[in-house]
Amino acid sequence: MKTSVLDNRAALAAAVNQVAEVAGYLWQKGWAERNGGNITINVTDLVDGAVRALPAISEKKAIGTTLPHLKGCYFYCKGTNRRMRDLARWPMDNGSIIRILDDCAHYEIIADNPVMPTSELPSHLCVHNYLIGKGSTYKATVHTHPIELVAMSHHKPFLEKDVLTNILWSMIPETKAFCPRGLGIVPYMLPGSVELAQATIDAIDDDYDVVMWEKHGVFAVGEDVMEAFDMIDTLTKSAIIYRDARSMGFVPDGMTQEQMKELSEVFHLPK
Ligand code: 2HA
Ligand code: ZN
Repeated sequence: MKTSVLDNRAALAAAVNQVAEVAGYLWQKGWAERNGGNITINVTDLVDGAVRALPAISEKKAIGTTLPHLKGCYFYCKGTNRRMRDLARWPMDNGSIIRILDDCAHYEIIADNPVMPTSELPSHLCVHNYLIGKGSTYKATVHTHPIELVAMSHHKPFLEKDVLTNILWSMIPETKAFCPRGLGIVPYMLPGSVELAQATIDAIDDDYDVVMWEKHGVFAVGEDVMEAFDMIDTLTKSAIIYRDARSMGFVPDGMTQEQMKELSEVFHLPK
């Protein structure tokens, strides 16, 4: 049987298997049509000396920008054009582990196969660079296309700052408790563009862990890929409750501002 860099490396294998588990959820939820969505995780703390010593199995590739905080970092990245539903079963055939080179402007693939990383790699790496730069312990970035949240982003009034956050928080207490920074909004921009990457970083810097890309999808950051997924899932649950209330013919009351304030105080939430 073919060996994998994950063999005998429990922590690294667990992190990559968690990506595979989440990729399966994204597909099952209908958020990952064809090759939709991307996941990258910073595995630098999980690679041992033997992995660090692995030779490159690809050419040096340009990131397209210089990211000084990523020097010597390692990432597992979904492959470009690869499907989440395939990654769920075969993560090392539909993604790869890359090493950032000392110039902070190039990377090379080191395992298991020369699967080219996602077309959104520069934007994901820019976000990781930003996170490390501010001392964050977050290791995961997830981009996906949750149906109900994307639908809500087609309505201009919802895109004013924190309008959607407040509607979603007010649908069920869990949403504020488990997505306590709310949902940042980034206006429509070309997928994969530097502008979209920068606007995403600005929204994360504005203290959001989950950001809506208008008429496209969401981008979430978290300690690990499961945490990032759970926040998107929780927000989507609220969006479905809102939609279901509307489709039953009424506008849902939502919890009151006082009730949400009480929740923040009791659970020591940041907002
Ligand atoms: O890579 O979802 O936005 C697939 C995407 C890009
Ligand atoms: Zn997308």
